[in-house]
Amino acid sequence: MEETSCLHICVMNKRTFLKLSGIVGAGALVSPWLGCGESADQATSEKLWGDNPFTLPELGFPVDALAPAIDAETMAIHHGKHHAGYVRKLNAALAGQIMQGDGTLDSLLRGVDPLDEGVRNNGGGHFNHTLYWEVLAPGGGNKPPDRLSEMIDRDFGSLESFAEQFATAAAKQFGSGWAWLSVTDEGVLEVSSTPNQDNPLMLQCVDQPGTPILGIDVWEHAYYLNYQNRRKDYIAAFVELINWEAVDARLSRAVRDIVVRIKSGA
Ligand code: MN3
Repeated sequence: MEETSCLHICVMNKRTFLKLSGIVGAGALVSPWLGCGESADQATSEKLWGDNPFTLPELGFPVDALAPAIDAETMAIHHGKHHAGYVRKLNAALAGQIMQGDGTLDSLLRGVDPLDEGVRNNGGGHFNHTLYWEVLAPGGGNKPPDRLSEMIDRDFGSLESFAEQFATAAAKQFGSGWAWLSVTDEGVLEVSSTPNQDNPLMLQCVDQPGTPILGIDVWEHAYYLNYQNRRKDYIAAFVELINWEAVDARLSRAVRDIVVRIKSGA
């Protein structure tokens, strides 16, 4: 890269850095990724997906660890049957196809064609459930770390106000779908909801694009054994189980990825 364009990108990055660091405090979150010599992996359009590029992640805890809020049978079926099915069908949909993006699930979903139902539904299903297991805390939820807490206060007024907006979005999602807390490319936290297995990464499929850092599954398979039609009770129980440390870790990764994407012009 010639010097002038490198400088130009560095100036853009510094603007982004200022915007993001203003949100997160001293800038420790994004500063390690701001070196001008670094370059993001470039997509190669000729590369094909290999066999079974995606695998079912292990649950980080026993299936009964969230009981009674989420019962063991629901967890076992949800992870071992539903999530496993999305992974299997995603791999089948990608077999022999040209790799889009850099080979990560995130970049695949960012560029997914709304008409490509195999990748949209099953790639979304894999991403969404991987996030869902991660943001649940066995033994009960915790509190947002300071940095995230400040962002929540800034963008929602308070943690209680956020929880209310999130629960309302989850309750009002008609039929199957998800509610989300996402960070936009401008560094703002937003609540949204999506039908089916869509999520805010899918730029061509959603009204509110962003990087999800927290999500609740409101498909009936997520709660029906325990709660039947009482979706609001399941949502309330979920909110009490949020692992905010994991949400904060997702936020860090999201901000890092935003900076890298802006630097690479993607
Ligand atoms: Mn599900």
